[in-house]
Amino acid sequence: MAELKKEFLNVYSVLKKELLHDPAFSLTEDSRNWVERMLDYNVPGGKLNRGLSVVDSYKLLKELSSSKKGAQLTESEIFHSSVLGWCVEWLQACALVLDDIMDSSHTRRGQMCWYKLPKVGMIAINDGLILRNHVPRILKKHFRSKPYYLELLDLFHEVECQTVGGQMIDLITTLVGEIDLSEYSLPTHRQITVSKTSYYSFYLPVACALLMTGEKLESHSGMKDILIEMGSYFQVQDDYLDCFGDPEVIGKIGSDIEDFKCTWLVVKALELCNEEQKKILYDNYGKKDPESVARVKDLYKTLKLQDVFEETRKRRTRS
Ligand code: GPP
Ligand code: MG
Ligand code: MG
Ligand code: MG
Repeated sequence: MAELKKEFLNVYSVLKKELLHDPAFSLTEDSRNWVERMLDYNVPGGKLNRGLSVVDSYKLLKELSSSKKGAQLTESEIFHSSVLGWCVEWLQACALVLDDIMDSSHTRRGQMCWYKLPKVGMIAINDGLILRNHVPRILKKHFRSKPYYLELLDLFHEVECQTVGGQMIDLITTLVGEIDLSEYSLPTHRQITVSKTSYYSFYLPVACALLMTGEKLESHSGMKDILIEMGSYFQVQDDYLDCFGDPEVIGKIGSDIEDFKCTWLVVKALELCNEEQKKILYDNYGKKDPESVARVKDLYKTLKLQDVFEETRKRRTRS
């Protein structure tokens, strides 16, 4: 996989160069420099799990169909699966640039959020749109002649619809929480996490690999169910780390308590708390001041949510 990762990273430079000279954007020298800096800042700096999982899944599917372990990918297969992997990473970069504005976040991937940089600010909204528009340009350049091109376009579009739909519920549910926090429940949490995270983070990479093998996505609904489940658990972890993770390790400072988010932690806290503890939650959840945030975190600790998470982790990773 180390070799595949090296090749994967090379493909980023190829795609960046193509996009910087794509006439569709009519870039000037200044705007070309801006886009290059914006791409380097926001696209390649993550764990690359989603992107690499396209290459990895394609390799596994090829092994499965030829019943040969360790099947070698051709140069073209490595290149094309990497390009699709980068399309997922581009979409992720778009989502993160915009999500950080919406969540008033401070840091991401161990650096200041893009919109927080001096001279960037709300230009980041247009940068998010640029990132989003890069994806169909990449697909057109490299997949236009493939028999599955239309299905690929449709897949990216459908996944994006799910993601923005989920993001919307994530955002407007906070208004419901302000009126009545006890409206937050596991089914609502699941609806948010499946739509905003599972589709683009887990289903999309494997679906891309499947299309490359010539498969039809409709024939693999069982696979979709499993990936959606994995994505939902991934978001439970993300919620947990927002509160209990070390910012040095996770690369971001959490803001879910301040933002009144319907997280796994607050849903569990509401399930487990007594009347007195419920009042602490109602009085402090969604407040920006550090004392209120600390009171909510203390309550989470009193309710032993770290242990509850550990039990959930064991159960979900076993099944
Ligand atoms: C994760 O939510 C979900 C996304 C990043 C999708 C955003 C989608 C958009 C269309 C903008 P999160 O806010 O919990 O993520 P993080 O903790 O990484 O900020
Ligand atoms: Mg968010
Ligand atoms: Mg966020
Ligand atoms: Mg989060």
